Parts: sequence; C-alpha cells; structure tokens
Amino acid sequence: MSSCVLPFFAWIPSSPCLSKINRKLRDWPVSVAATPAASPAASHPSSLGRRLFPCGFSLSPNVIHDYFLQTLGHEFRHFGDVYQRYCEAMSKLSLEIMEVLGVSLGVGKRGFRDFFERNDSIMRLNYYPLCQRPDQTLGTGPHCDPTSLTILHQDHVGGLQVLSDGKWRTIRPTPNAFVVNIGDTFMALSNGRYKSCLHRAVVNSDETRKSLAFFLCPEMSKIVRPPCSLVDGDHPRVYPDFTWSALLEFTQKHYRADTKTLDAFAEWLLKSQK
Ligand SMILES: O=C(O)CCC(=O)C(=O)O
Repeated sequence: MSSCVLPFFAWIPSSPCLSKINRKLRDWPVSVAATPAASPAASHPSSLGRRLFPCGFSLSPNVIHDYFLQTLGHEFRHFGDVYQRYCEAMSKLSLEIMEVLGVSLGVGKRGFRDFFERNDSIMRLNYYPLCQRPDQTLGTGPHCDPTSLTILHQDHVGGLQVLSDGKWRTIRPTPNAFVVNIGDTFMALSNGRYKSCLHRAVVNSDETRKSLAFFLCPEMSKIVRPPCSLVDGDHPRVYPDFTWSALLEFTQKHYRADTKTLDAFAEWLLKSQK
C-alpha cells in the first residue's frame, strides 16, 4: 500500500521565535501541527508575556493565534483564534481524562494530572483528499501514537480504523464525541497497565475527510517514570526512564511508530548510553 497523504508534521517549537511553516495554509494538502503548550519557564526563564493558564500549562496568551498571524497573514486571524481556543479546550480536557486514568490505577486524581500540568503538547489537522484508488492507498499508515493521550475529532466521513483481535475495525464517527487513544508514553507511565493501540486512516473516492488530533505530551525534559505504587515484584519495570524529547527524536528520525516502538526505543536508549 502506498501513502496518499504524507503526514506532514510541522513541529512548531514552543518558543517565542516560532519556526517558519513550510507552506501557506491554502497549499497544504496534508496536515499542520502546533504545540499549544509553551516551553517551560526553565528553558525560557526570561520570556515575557507568558502566564500559567487556568488549565495548567504555561502558554503565552496567544501563542497559536500569533503564529497563524505571523506565518499565514491577516486573513487567517480568525482561524488562529479558533485553533488557539480549541487547543486550550483540549489541553483542559486531557488533564481531566488524566484524573480519571489516575483514579483507575489507584494513584489518585492528581497523580498523572500533576505530571502533565505543564506539557509540550501537539495539535495536528489532517486533510485527506479524494483518492482514486482507495483499495491501494492509506491516508495514514498503521501506527501507535508515541505521545501520551490522543483526543481525536473526526468529521462525518469516517476513515479511522483500529486493529483489534487481528482485524481492522472502523471507528464510525459519532456526532459530538471524541475518540480517545492511549499513546506509548502513557503505556510507559502506567508500567504497561494501559496499552497503546495500533490504528490507521483509510481514504475514499467520494468525499474528502478532515480530522483534528490533539496529542498530550509531557514537558520535553521531564523524566517519564511510573509511580512507585505501580511497580512491585509482580509488576517489575517494563520500560526504562526516558524523556519525551528523546522518544520524539527517536520516532521522528529513526523509527516509524508501530506496536514495538517502546521496545525498539529502549534498545536504542541503551545503545546510545553505552
Ligand atoms: O485521521 C485519523 O482518523 C487518524 C489520524 C492519526 O492517526 C494521526 O494524526 O496520528
């Protein structure tokens, strides 16, 4: 199978000097990613205009809005506003989901929430054009998200599939509902209790499709390590300590995320530490 929509991944560093996006929005047939969470004060101790949002992450008030304005121009001001508000809402929601996950694993509401309170998350918009040969083409190839938690909004067209019991199963869009996926980083944080899931997106020849994916990620340099209560004789450590920045580098430069990403990453980490 070939890939119809290459996941163009515009990583927008969370620094005041935003990197240039490769193309104007009207030219993108693919996807754009932004990080709503600004870098921690530690890495930009003197940056002005930053404040801690009520939802917890450190964000300069209009970082995303300003990015769209600077990169794409005035005609995208409204788009930037909407994108900014969407990212803030997703960040807030993802922290609330972390509370539920913490309670489910007996580490309390604050256990994981505090860990992600400041975060370096990513937002991506996917656009899947019509495809003449959907039987031979994938919109997004099979992968597990290396991030922590994904909140996906798909439009009415549908195309998301999840591998379950060896079969690709369609996740039909439900109006007013999100799809929430566990990612590899949360699998590590939960010491393997929660599993990340393999998924892909298929295309079709009748209707274009759009989806919005918010990826909750830890702060770049924070050590990902499960709480002590999740590690014991029956549950030894499954993955070594790592930082999100190292896993991000691994999946961007060395490895296409699949079901074995964390195992391959652990080996790569060991080798690079020798
Ligand atoms: O568009 C979809 O349904 C899935 C998108 C996805 O897996 C991704 O952006 O990583």
